[in-house]
Amino acid sequence: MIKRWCVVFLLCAAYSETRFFSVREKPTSDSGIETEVDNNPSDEPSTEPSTEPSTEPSIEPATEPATEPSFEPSNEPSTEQGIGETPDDPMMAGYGDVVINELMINPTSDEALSEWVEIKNLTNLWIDLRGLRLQDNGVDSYEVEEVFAGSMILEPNGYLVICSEADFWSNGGVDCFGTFLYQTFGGGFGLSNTEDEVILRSVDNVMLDRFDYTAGFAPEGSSMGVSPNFATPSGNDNPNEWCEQFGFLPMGDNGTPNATNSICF
Ligand SMILES: [Ca+2]
Ligand SMILES: [Ca+2]
Ligand SMILES: [Ca+2]
Ligand SMILES: [Ca+2]
Repeated sequence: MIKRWCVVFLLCAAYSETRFFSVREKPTSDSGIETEVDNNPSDEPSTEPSTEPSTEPSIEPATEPATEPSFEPSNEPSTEQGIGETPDDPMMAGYGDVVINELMINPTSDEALSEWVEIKNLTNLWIDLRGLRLQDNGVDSYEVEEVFAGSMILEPNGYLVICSEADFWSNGGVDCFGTFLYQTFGGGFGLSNTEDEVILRSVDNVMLDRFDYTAGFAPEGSSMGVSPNFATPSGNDNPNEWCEQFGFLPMGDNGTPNATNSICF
């Protein structure tokens, strides 16, 4: 009976010993592993990917394509201009663009030196009057000559004075931008002191203006000009809208060459 108790006791003691150890070991080993694993993986993956890829791709494409295409097309179309807006690209004259504005018919000095015709540009554009012809209803016909290259390209609203003699000191003190050959028997042009016609014809043979006058129209020593409010190709047809022009020329005659006409009352 005692032997049996001893065997049971030993078995029980052995069982309880193994069970005690297995229960004690588990919590110590678990807590040691858990702290080590928790710290390490949380540091490494959170820092690395957040810095590197966010900076690189955002800089390059934003700067380059925005500047290049805006320069070229904005400059070129603004410099383009229409015909007649610059002296380099003047328009050809048509009816209504210019007017016979003032005539020195009967100068004090020699006719061959001191006759002149003033033409006015009625437009806001540059007009090319090269090849212009002065005529009358009889024998006169002459293609006006430039005084210098481009002198017959007429500025907007400007004047073109065409003289029998270009020299300022010989012609009574007039600045001239075109000349004609004074001649009364053909091959030239001249303004009769009694009655005559003045016809302007373009290089394309278009009649730009005509003015006729009769005896008594032109006093000696003074030019005749159309009143500014009648300065159109049809408005200047009536000689009553013309009058003597009061402006002192250096050699003593009167006129307003290259300037606005006096108003006729
Ligand atoms: Ca004539
Ligand atoms: Ca004359
Ligand atoms: Ca006319
Ligand atoms: Ca004038």
